[in-house]
Amino acid sequence: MNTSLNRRDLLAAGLGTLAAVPLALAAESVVSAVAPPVEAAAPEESLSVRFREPARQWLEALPLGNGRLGAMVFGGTDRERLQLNEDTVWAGGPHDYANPRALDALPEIRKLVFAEKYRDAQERINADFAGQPITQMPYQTVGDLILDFPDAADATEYRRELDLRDATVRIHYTANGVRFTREYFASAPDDVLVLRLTADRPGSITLTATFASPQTSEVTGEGENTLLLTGVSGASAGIPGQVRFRASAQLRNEGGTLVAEQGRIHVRKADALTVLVAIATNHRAYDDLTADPARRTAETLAKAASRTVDSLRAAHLADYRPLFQRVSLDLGTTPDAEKPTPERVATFKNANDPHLAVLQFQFGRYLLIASSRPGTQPANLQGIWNESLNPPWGSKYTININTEMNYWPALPANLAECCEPLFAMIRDLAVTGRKMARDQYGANGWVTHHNTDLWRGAAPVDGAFWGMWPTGGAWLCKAVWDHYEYTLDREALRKHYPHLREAARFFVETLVVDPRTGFLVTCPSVSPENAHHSDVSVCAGPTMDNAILRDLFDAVVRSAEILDLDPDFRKEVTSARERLAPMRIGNAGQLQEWQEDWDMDAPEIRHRHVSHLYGLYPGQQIDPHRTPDLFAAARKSLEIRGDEATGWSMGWKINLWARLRDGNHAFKLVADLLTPERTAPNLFDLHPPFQIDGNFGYTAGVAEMLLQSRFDAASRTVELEILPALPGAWPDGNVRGLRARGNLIVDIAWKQGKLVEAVLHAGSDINLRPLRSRRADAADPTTEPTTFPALAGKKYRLIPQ
Ligand code: FUC
Repeated sequence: MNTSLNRRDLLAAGLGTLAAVPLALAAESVVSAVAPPVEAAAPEESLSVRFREPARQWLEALPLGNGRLGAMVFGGTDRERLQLNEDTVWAGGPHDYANPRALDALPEIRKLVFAEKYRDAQERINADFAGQPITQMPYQTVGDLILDFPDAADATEYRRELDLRDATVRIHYTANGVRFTREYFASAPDDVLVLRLTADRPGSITLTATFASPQTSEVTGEGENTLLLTGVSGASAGIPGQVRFRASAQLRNEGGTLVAEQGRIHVRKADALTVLVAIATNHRAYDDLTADPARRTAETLAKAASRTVDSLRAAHLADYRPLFQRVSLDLGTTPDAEKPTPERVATFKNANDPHLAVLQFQFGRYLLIASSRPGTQPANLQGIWNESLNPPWGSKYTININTEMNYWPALPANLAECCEPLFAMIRDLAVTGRKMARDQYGANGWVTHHNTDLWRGAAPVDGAFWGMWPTGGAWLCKAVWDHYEYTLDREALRKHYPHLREAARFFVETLVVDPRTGFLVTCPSVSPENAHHSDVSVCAGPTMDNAILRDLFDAVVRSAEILDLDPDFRKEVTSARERLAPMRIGNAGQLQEWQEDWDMDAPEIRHRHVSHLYGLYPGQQIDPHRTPDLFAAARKSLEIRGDEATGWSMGWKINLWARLRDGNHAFKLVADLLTPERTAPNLFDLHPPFQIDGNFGYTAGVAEMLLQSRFDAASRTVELEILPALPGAWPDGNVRGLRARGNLIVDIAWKQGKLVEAVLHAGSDINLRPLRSRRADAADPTTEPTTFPALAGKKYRLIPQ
């Protein structure tokens, strides 16, 4: 059935002609009646992070992860080091950070803010409102698995690579005329790290295995072939370390001998060796440390040990590949793609290496799969990879941007299930944050501030300048609504809706009328980490808070409508929403960061946080069609901020320039990010130091350059913009398997900057309105009569004519 609906103005893609391009639209054969088809054919070309030598430093090591367990692979030929992580090894223990003086201090603090005595308000918060202790607790390393090779000779033909297609590290080298191969992977289904060492001459594998750790710990042996590392996490801010952990490595040799002595196992003249590593802790929940790590590792190892390596590998690939293969991106390949990865990062700016942009896009997807799977902790500031006991910013969850950014690619890059740990954290914070709301604000609902940790701390920490920001939980809630918009999964929405509603309840009860304007505002708050006057950030109703709350309130009202719940509360929320302070345009034509026009005199005019642009991205309150004035003001603000920034801030700016429909500027940020200053040799993003948010922001940004969507819940209508910000640097390409709002899977092919065709796979019944890319002459989409029904299980093809 080829019902061509010839319509003008359906969509004009990419660069070049501004003229509206009519499209033929064809409904294709039924694909599936239920689930959307998410598999994309994997192209053959390689997707590997490659080195020609072992890692000399941690940022050259290659990350493996199964969501919970992480390993950084160094690949030395005389000493192999795998630096190990488990995502519940954190310092300290269950703790409530509430400050008992806070509630009494709150009215006075508010008075000081409205009297414009911001510095005094900030000091009062530091004295009486800040969490106790003032800092939260860090995420920590488990330690290292060490393999020493006493017979190591000079290695030649050395290769070390992380193959993203198989989530496998492979190391090859020749020494003493023998070709050695190591193959490592982190299996989610079997919950173990698997190491396989082979050689092309029998009897060639001789090594000594042991553990090492900076934690309070001991290394012992168990039976003939098992090593144990048993320890406890460190103290922090006066709170003793209470996470007990165990790592257990079981060695299985083929040929040769194994001899165990005092925390070491000697392998002599084996033909091949398999090592299985299990790690567990006593953590069951943020307030429950009653599990038995020894029993957990023993059970996991017993199960895995009954299997062959081939069967473990097959289970790993059967689990990983269906996730990873959902999306393929091809921007063309040049001979540079053969080079070691760090060389490509060093030359990207001046080379023609579009495949590196693809590799980094897919690396972000890989990292999300490897650090955030159902049942694990959410990805923290370093995902799960951290070699320190005291990492930068505690490698915690900074929720005034960084944690949210970690999850930006999850939906558009088609990994919706990776959101689950974030939703589980929201569920916890709705409990600890409820106590915080009661203790420090005397309110119902729940609140959390700019940071949290394994213990789900909800108090303002790190000092008022950074911590006095009550909208962290509200921002996290956006992921729940986004998940609904992308998947139309009503049951997931029903499950998480109470957390949204209770987050909104807190604000309905605690927003105060700003006596100067009559609007409802958060008070006290900050525009994250940016000073409006020297060293002072505390204020009332910063632009970001108002925008986050509009999104939260809309999500609650729409969810309640969809689920047919809480009609009275809907009314309360709607009326609060109408009284929030609106966005304003300042004297420089910029979008104001605060209610007052302080921007141009603020101490750090190029500050890394671009919080006031939340409404442009990730929000959708600023839009070229509906709010052209705010759209122009947001652009102005971004120009004033400039491009130079930390890694994550550049990642955000890629998304913002994509939303501004400026592909070439978005690409400039891509190129700025893919430099040794902002991308480590192993492709980890650099703040610097390493922070994983920049990897995820980048991946989301590339997706946003290729496809944007907007969902209207009342009419179930999806607006789709295909290639909204395609840069001149990527004239030809194709992408398959991106996800758009409205449960659509989208494949796009383009040539010479113009759309060749887009194939849309509808997963649900929706109304679809493909838009041509926003140009100066673009018509208002709300009046364009281009909407058509798309039916679940059908494919639709858009072809320019
Ligand atoms: C916020 C940022 C910093 C850093 C930290 C983890 O505080 O402002 O740049 O990313 O989080």
